[in-house]
Amino acid sequence: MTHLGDPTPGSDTRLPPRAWLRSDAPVQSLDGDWAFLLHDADPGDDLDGPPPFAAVDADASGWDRIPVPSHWGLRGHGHPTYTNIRYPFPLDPPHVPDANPTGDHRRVFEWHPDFCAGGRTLLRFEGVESLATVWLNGTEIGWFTGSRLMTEFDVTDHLVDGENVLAVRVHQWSAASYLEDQDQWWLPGIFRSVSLQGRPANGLDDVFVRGDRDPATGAGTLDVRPRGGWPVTVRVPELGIDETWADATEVAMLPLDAVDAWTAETPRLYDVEVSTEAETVRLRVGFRRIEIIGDRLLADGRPLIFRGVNRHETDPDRGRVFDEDYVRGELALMRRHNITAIRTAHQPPHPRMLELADELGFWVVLECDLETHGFWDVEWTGNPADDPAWRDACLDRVRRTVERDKNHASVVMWSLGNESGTGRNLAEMAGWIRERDDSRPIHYEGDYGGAYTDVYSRMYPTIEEVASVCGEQTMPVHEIGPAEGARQRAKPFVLCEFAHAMGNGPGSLADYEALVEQYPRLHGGFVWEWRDHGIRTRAADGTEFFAYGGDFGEPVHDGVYLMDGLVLSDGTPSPGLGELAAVWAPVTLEHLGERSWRVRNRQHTLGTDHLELHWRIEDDGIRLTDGIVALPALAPGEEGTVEVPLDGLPDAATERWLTLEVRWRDAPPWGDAGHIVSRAQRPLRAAPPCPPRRGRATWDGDALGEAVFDRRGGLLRWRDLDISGPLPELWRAPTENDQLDGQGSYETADPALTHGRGDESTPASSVRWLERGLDRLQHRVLSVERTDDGLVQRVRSMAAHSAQGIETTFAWRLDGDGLRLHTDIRPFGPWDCTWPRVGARIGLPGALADERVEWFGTGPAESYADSGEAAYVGRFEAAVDDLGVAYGRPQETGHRPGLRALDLGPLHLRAIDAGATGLPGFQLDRHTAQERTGVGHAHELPPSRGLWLYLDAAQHGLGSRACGPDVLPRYALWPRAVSWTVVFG
Ligand code: IPT
Repeated sequence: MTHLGDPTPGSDTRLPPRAWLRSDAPVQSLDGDWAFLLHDADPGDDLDGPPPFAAVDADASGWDRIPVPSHWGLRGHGHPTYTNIRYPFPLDPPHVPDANPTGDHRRVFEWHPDFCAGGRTLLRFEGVESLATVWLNGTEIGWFTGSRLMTEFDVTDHLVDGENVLAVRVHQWSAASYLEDQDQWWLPGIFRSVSLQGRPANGLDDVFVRGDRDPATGAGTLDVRPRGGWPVTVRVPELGIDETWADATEVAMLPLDAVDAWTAETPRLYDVEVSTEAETVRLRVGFRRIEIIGDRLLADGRPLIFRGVNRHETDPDRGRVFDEDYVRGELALMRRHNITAIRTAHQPPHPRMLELADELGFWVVLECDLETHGFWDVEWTGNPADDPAWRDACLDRVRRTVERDKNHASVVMWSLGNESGTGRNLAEMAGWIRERDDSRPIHYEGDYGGAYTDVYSRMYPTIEEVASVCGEQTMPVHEIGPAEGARQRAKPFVLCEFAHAMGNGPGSLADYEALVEQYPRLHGGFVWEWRDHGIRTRAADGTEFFAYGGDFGEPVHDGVYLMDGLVLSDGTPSPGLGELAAVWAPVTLEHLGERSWRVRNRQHTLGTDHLELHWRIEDDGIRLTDGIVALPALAPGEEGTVEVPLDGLPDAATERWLTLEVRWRDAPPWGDAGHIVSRAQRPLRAAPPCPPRRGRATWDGDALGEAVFDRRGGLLRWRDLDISGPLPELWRAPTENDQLDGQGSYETADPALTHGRGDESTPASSVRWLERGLDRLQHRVLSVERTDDGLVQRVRSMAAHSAQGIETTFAWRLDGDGLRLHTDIRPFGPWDCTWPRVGARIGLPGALADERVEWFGTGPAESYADSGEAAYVGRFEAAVDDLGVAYGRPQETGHRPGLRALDLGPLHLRAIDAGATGLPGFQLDRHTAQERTGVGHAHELPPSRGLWLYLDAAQHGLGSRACGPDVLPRYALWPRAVSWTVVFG
């Protein structure tokens, strides 16, 4: 019988959920090579009995082979499908279409009764998407759903001595798919391990272990609740515990006089051994108390601030298949970027990931595998989260989540799921958790009124909303009335998602962090999201690229919306991740005057003794002197001062900077010795003025010394370099945040009408920019005047059928330093929108793109008006192609403000800071901003026509509007007059 339209979670033959334990009971892995056959539809639909493939003697010789664990769509069978909110099948719950890819998996294995003599043998599945029916030796064992959850069956009575045939039919779609509408690829298959688990008679079926520590006294308790045989012995050698309980009546809390705390920064774990005569289970237990007091969330007595990311399990080749080295690498990369919290969006991860989180130190919000987001589009009509028909499935999911992962110190909060509206099933899930584990608060963002959750959680609120919730209460609380609003405001406040890291961005990370500093009620949040979900694919010509929605021909998909991570699909950290690391510095430095700096310890647990302060002084980016000074010993929350020696510095005609770096003295478990956690900078001396020096050359035809101009005033050659331009430019290839309109814009907002928020009816910036033709300026040279030692070209640039534009003066002068270009741009006419950028584009020979570029300016990564915390002034070097970031889709990238000097092969450029005019930013790209616009993937860009140097007085900020607020007014680029000066040396 088919279970496809059954909203219940699975057969009664499933065993009660339990923890994923490390036991000495026998285990036999069934991972490996399986026979596999994919059908377009469920072949068992019309059959009453088990389908023929399940029989012992079924002939699987003509089948394909597939590794378990894997997703068949990533193994050459069918393809992945991406949707965000929408269901890729009709909203007809609990039914799914007949065209339902169905994967038959079959494996023959040896088993002998001595595997677990006298005991039982369980068959365990750790993750199968979405519905599996299991036959052993021709007998149906049961069926189950809950893709990212564990399932076990007792198969002892169905095993035979010798060869056994296990058959698993997996359906891509089932009623359960309605509960799994997370923003990720739909990736069916047996994607986590399958095993036989020996259960010795009188063994330990389950253990629930919690370590509590009284933050005031340092005393603790160990709470061990075994299920299974007796007597049970608990041993913790480090704590001198060796306790035996004859039966359940003797089980008691074990008091401890003193125990070290487990926190994300001090992940102290104790080895705990729980055993019966027949089985020993080993756990690593941490002691900490998570509690809510008033509107504060505390861990071990101190405020728990989430500086976290939403993490999906995603790998460009394996999908959601676990790989320990890969995950360890991810977690270490997080720690190296000052990330100490993870929300397991939006499902339980592989259980081993939680062991790594215990060990490396993360505050984890563990989320149940539940999302019914698509019902949002029908006003939540028929939402399973509120329908009694789905009650069992919802409760089953939360039980399996909590039972599997209950023993982890890192798990500090349970989350009921994501974006499932609200309803009675969610409330019941919360009630069940409270009964089972009252040691961790409950989170669910969709409980707007706070009826059944313990913290107030919001996603993508504006700065104004956060400030209002935490302080001045100038705005109504999101979607609820005053009474519920008051209730919510009395709770700790968490941003379960904020700062949508899609493409180039997010902007304003520092502005959110300032709120966390300002309001004790605000307990931080989780950036959306850790990593892009692109799948490694090849184009027809063999070019490798990372696929997103639609690249597999899915008729319904959500395109590039899953390329929204701080880390690119191939694991490259984006500049957004660097920005986050700077904003989340655990120790901050603030200049107080002269040589004196304020140091603040913002950590939860750690002092400052493992850190030291490295300082250096650079002249024009070249190291003059450096040293190390000790940091004051500061407890968490404390601040002190440090003096940096600045004596005996020579006088020099240079720009001089002091750079401070707080570094780990020894290697942390997730990084190298000298790892930098925080940086600060201060100019000690401005660049000396650089007035033009009279040159000697005069015009000779179109040549002025080594410069050649055309009749219209454009530069054709400088020394040996062919050049074209400059051309005024206002366009940048839109980022996703420019292009999408997740929330309102400030561009046209009337603060009085929008409570200081953006205007939600305003189209995305790039829509406004395109309407006004900023991508297609037409230029008209107004005049070209040759002077003795230069020329002045005036250009008017406007788009077709528009009355506004910019007027640019390019003033060239050959002087003793080289060829000086002073650019002056002024807007005219009725401008009513921001500009993406304001600058000029210069064409260079394409061959220069193969050179390395060295520059003195800001770096090392790109930075923008609202994402500039990580950038610092120095001398940097890179390959031209590494200046830009390979975001999921081509877009604006590589802008570096504050250029002082640039060397690229024979090109030597200096920028002059002439007071009010400021320094330009630069960008080098094989493609123009226009060529980058509207292109789906990098390999679809047209052939390069050269190398383009952009010099910009300014660029518009980034914001987070792909799913969140737009660029804040203070980072917006409104039309204004700008100018800058560069010298071609
Ligand atoms: C929010 C989802 O919770 C998350 O899963 C992801 O889809 C994110 O959006 C966008 O990338 S929900 C949105 C309607 C705010």
